Amino acid sequence: MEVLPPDVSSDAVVLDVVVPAFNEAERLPATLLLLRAALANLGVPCRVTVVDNASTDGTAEVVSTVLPGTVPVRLLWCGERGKGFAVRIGVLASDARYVGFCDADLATAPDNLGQVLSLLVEGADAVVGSRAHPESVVEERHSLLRRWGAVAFRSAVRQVVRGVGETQCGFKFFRNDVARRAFAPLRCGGFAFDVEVLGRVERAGARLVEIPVNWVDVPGSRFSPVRHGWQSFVDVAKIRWRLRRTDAAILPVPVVAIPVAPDVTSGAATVGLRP
Ligand SMILES: Nc1nc2c(ncn2[C@@H]2O[C@H](COP(=O)(O)OP(=O)(O)O)[C@@H](O)[C@H]2O)c(=O)[nH]1
Ligand SMILES: [Mg+2]
Repeated sequence: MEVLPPDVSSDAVVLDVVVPAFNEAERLPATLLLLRAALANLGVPCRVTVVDNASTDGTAEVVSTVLPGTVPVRLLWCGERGKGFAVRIGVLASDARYVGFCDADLATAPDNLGQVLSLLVEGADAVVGSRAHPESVVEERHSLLRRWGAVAFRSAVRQVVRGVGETQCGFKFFRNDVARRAFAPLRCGGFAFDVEVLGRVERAGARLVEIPVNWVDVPGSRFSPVRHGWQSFVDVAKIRWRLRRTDAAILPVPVVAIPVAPDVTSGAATVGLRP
């Protein structure tokens, strides 16, 4: 599939960060504060899009009472439960040049958003945060069961996604058209949705860059190794089956991108956005 360059004619927002939220009223205020501060530092127009996934704890009220600021926050609604479906709603509703997502607990520190933006501006089609990157700093407190499960899961995923060492870190960013093509046909709404998205991105021949992350295991995870673990394996098998016809089209293109430090003082034009 041909991947087109971005349409820059109506670029109001450069980077849109989607935050899927299922009952996140408690964690969201601190997250929005940190995320907006990190985005404001980039010096280009950014936005946070929270997608409330049928929460019952006042998540929507928390979001609608945030104060106006340099980085606007918008609220969308997703009635169908599942992180993948919520992220899909946010991505498909985005008019930003680049769009991605992070978790409401900000387990991945937003301090490398500058690197993300630089890589996208330099021509990467997708930038994927990965705990498997040798330079990642990972503070893990997961149970032994979940860690073993993660090892088995990664080996199952290798049948579908070959270009990155880890698919499950909630920190991924794309050029808008690349994201749109991967998310529009998304069928998996559960925790394995990243596998389907990256599988589609790879099969489109997109340039994918894996970056290191600072990742902390924040307590309060909704992922249950017993309840969601087996379901994730089933989902990967289904994704593999779904994408089988496009397997021959996998074209992982290694990218050597030189990060450019965005000039935070002088706005969008100075980061060298591609015309
Ligand atoms: N939309 C949606 N988001 C969810 C659901 N479960 C978890 N999330 C979101 O997915 C993100 C990661 O969830 P978390 O519980 O931290 O899982 P972890 O990856 O195991 O740490 C958070 O932003 C959650 O609000 C769900 O059923 N629907
Ligand atoms: Mg978490």
